[in-house]
Amino acid sequence: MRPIKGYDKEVLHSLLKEMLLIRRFEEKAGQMYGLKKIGGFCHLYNGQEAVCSGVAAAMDRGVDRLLTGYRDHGHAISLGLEPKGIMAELYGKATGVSKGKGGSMHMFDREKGMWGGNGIVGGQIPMAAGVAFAQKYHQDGGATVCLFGDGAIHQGAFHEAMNLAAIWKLPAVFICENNQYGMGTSVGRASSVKDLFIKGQAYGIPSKMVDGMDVIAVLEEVKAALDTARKDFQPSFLEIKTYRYKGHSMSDPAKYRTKEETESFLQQDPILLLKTRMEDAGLITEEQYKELDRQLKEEVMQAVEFAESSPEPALSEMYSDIYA
Ligand SMILES: Cc1ncc(C[n+]2csc(CCOP(=O)(O)OP(=O)(O)O)c2C)c(N)n1
Ligand SMILES: [Mg+2]
Repeated sequence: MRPIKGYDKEVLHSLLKEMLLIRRFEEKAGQMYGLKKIGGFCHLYNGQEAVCSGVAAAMDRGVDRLLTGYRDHGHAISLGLEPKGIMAELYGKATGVSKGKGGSMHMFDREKGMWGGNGIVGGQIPMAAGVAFAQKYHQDGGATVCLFGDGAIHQGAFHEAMNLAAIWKLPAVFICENNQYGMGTSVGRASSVKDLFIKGQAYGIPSKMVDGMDVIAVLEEVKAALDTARKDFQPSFLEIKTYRYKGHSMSDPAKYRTKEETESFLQQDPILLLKTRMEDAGLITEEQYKELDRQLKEEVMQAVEFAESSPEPALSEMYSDIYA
């Protein structure tokens, strides 16, 4: 664990608050899905909160951009999209962040730097290389962060994009959220090598492994990588080790792993790890944490009420904002 000494109390509080908000949001989304209020694909982020929170805290929010896969509710929250708009998107309502047409896998808000979730495994990687290319071409001073799963690293799209990023010196940070599983296949069965970060080294790109349960480690490593990307047009690759508590999607009972395995990761829960370090440093008490939790549960309930009372997209909107 990295020390929290030297960080402002406000920064630590906001990281804790954000991770807890994501956790409560995902729990509620799962519940509402079970009640059939939400349809279609839905992939929850429980357990991985320190990754998107650390990444967003490291970004220069005025200029940097982020692209990710379909497990994207947390990234949207971290970039400051309103839980109300995200929940309404899950409900397919007109007030959703993508006007109810994208659903769970397609959270989007260009102004906030959320350049989208993507349903095609690995599809966002070459797209992010293109976005980073545009940033360099237009000299806008920013960099692009691209997140994808351990399953996506075996796609040709990853290898082609890494090579282009290296030869074109793109201001990009590629991040593999290694949550140990694709849909149901463990990374050990799917990858020829144990450490995925070495795949970045094959393209001459500085690459490392980061502890994804430690939000401070994520923040520091991504910040360093983004600074290098912006300043020297040097792309980098981070393998962030994390774990998803829930099944791959709502239809997955996760029978391919043991209860003991999941429980061992619950001991390293990213939210509890930060909370404990803050308690030890006298920055939060149990009572204050409980009050924060109560407020966040209330905020999530308000998001549900907003989504439920919002209108469906109008039929006249059927063909707007789509390609064909
Ligand atoms: C090109 C493509 N192939 C297959 C799928 C079906 N699929 C959806 S998610 C997934 C597993 C991806 O796992 P990973 O990249 O580790 O992401 P995680 O779900 O763990 O976040 C697969 C195979 C898809 N959506 N796109
Ligand atoms: Mg995975």
